[in-house]
Amino acid sequence: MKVSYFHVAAEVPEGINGPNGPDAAVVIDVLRATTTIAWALHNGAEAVQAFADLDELRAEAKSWPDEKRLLVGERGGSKLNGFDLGNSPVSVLPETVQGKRLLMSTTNGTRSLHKVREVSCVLTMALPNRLAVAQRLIQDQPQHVWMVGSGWEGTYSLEDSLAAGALAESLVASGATIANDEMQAALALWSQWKGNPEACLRIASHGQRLIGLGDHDADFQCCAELDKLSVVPMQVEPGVLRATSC
Ligand code: 3SL
Repeated sequence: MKVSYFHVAAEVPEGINGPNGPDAAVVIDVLRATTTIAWALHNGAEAVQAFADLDELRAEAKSWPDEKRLLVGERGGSKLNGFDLGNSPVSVLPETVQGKRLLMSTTNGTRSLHKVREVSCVLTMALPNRLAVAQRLIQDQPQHVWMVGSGWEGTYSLEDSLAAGALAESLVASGATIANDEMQAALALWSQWKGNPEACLRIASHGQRLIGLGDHDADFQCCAELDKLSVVPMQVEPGVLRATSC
């Protein structure tokens, strides 16, 4: 297995389905979309359906009875008007999400998901399910894994690179090789911060943005908690993620 990392969707090379494309894509948005997805599926959501486009989400919402779906999303870190939930992993509690389809749109994370939706195996990963995702990849042995960060509106984010490095560490320990410099740098970042990932999340520019919006202490703790969940969110049809476990 060889592993590459792309900081944001815009850096993902063309030809994702071509001979040089990946066998598996792992989307990462530590603050906070892929952490929220992991917790929502762990807590019993039927599925998370991700939308880059809000009009498409609203159109899909019309085909679901109100009691069977929740609208989840943010722009700029704040909950969208008329939505049931924002994008906080501590809000997707079992009593709220059990059995429901979460129709979700976020500023960056769901765009990265959209970018790789044609890849035959798409997983999402955050720090709480790092080991579970690593174990799934080690078990399935895709030849080339592309990790794709979400960043912020096309720019680099520290926390997604941190998590890419955390996942790479587990894969390299099982024999994977590093395929690009971005992945090498992410590994170095992880070795710098692995003793205190929450501190890294807090100094990151998006961490600072969230702090500026108000008290997000519970989100930071939740997003920084390593290897807590066994859930592996996997795309089962374009844009739709369901829980599988390791
Ligand atoms: O950009 C995203 O997709 C979100 O995760 C951002 S936020 O943490 O909800 O502000």
